[in-house]
Amino acid sequence: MDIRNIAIIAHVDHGKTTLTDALMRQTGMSGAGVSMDSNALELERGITIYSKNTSVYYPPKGGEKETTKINIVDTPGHADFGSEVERVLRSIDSVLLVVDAQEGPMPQTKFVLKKSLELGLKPIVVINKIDKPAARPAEVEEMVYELFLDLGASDEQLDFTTIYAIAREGIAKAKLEDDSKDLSPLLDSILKQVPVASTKGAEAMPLRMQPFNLGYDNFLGRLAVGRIYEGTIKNAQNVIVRREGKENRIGKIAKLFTFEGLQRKEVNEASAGDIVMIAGLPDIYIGETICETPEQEILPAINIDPPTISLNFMVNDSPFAGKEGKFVTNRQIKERLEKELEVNVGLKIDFTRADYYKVFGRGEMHIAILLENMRREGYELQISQPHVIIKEKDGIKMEPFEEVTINVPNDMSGAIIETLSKRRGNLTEIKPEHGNTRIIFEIPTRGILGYRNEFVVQTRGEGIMYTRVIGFRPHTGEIKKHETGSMVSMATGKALGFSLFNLQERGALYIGANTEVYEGMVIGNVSKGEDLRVNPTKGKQLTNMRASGSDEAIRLTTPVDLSLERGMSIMKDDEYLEVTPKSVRLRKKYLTENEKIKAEKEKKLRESNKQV
Ligand SMILES: Nc1nc2c(ncn2[C@@H]2O[C@H](COP(=O)(O)OP(=O)(O)OP(=O)(O)O)[C@@H](O)[C@H]2O)c(=O)[nH]1
Ligand SMILES: [Mg+2]
Repeated sequence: MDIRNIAIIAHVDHGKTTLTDALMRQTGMSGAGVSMDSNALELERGITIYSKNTSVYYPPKGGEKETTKINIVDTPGHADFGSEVERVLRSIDSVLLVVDAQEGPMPQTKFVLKKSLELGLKPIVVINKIDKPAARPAEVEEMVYELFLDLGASDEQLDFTTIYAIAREGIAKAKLEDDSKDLSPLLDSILKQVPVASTKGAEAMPLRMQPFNLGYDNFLGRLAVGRIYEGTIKNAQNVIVRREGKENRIGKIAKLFTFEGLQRKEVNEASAGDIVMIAGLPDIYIGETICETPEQEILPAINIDPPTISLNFMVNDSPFAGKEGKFVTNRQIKERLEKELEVNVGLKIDFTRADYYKVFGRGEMHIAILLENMRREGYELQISQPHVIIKEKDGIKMEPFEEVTINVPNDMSGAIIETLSKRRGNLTEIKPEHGNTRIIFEIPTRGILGYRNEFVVQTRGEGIMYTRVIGFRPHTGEIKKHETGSMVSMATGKALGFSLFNLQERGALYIGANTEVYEGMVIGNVSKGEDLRVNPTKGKQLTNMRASGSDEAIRLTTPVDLSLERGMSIMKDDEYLEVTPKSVRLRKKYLTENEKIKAEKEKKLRESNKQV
């Protein structure tokens, strides 16, 4: 049977998953209401986090015409998961580049298209959401063409096919004015445009396969998803795993699956061109070559982007520790993190310290997803402030940089440019865009860590901001940020509305009335820089304010919701974020002034001892 391998790529929210779901439905691979976004967090956030495989048959199996199997990889559009897309692109033969007919090409469109063109792929462009009232498909098509040109597309790549779609209704058209009721115009062009995945020659050769994704199963252990380039892989087959600069390893395939809709189907063998999932190789890794004989050439490695930020995970030792979590010990946290390493390719963890584990990731979102998954499973822990990773190359200090693309109402652009310039950003582009201003900066990750919240406030929620890591560059020196101070509780007990009413004038609160607090817990910020110790449990009778008739009418501003991501971005170096299944709390590392003074003394003592 003919096989075609494609990935669906786009900027976040342009409709990749909706399109994949519709393709599965229309080819009879899944029922109504079934989605590739199946993970709980994906459903909740409405975004794709993990790239996933499926396959459909077209024309349907058992019909008059011979069927073709189309392996499809649905990829995430969020930039923090961009390296996931890159790995996938190495293993497929063409992409559907989905572009929103109103928004047009966006930063991640550019990134994924650039990677695809560099790999020599010839994309099929899908202009999606043409049903939107403000859709402008012809204009967007022109913009996509310009983007191809800018990115140095070859003549062949420039000659791309465009399909117009309403993925949500499962409709695709070859021409805008066509009448269409389904996705067959898209499926037809996939068969026509995407190269056949294999040849008779390749099928006759000895096995060579390369994993581009990892998975984990409680019974089968580590799983690897990969493409078979040559030969046939069989269940129970002995294989050799090869990797540049490493000794060959031997292993045995314990189970073999192909993808069918959302299911995996156990098979006894699969041949060149197909994408399969294998079990039985507990230490298999992305990019390794699985082959039959020790002499076979190693396939070109698959690059995995290095982490850019790090933070410490540790046992929660706050006064409220252990009240809400099921798994709270050092050992339980360690085991969970070890399990995560099985599948989370961008993640690295240093387990050498006894009192904390240092976790390295690709961005705040990457880490937040891990933490969110852990708390849902019942874990409780504490984390330190995320820091960017500083490296040394040829004696030069290097730090990660990001490209920040911002779209704001025109009158706000001045303030944004000023803020980002102060944070050592370099303005690379500024131009009008649908009545707004589009600004592109290259800036050290350090400069925008935690900036997202400020941006929302600064633009009154009207701005859009995308960031993407662009690599390590020489360190730019100190960055001064205007920071608020923390409002810290000096008492343990129940926060009272009356005190909070008075405190809310000093800054934004993170808690509402009747929240249990402890000494050292951060309950809000203070607009004037310095930290402030306050007593939120103080009742009315303890103040020297006179009771008045208006007391019942105390109005509290809605507190700032301390989500995981917000907590991570506003926390300070001398604070920890407590993460439990029920709460996210911010606290000082040293809960009382005394503890802090003691710790500072001890530190000085240690340092002077060292000098002696
Ligand atoms: N109007 C309209 N909305 C659509 C269409 N296709 C998808 N959407 C909506 O766009 C939103 C995002 O769709 P998804 O399919 O999740 O987008 P995605 O590209 O997979 O997003 P990520 O995986 O998070 O990058 C959803 O609310 C869809 O219902 C369409 O053709 N027309
Ligand atoms: Mg998606």
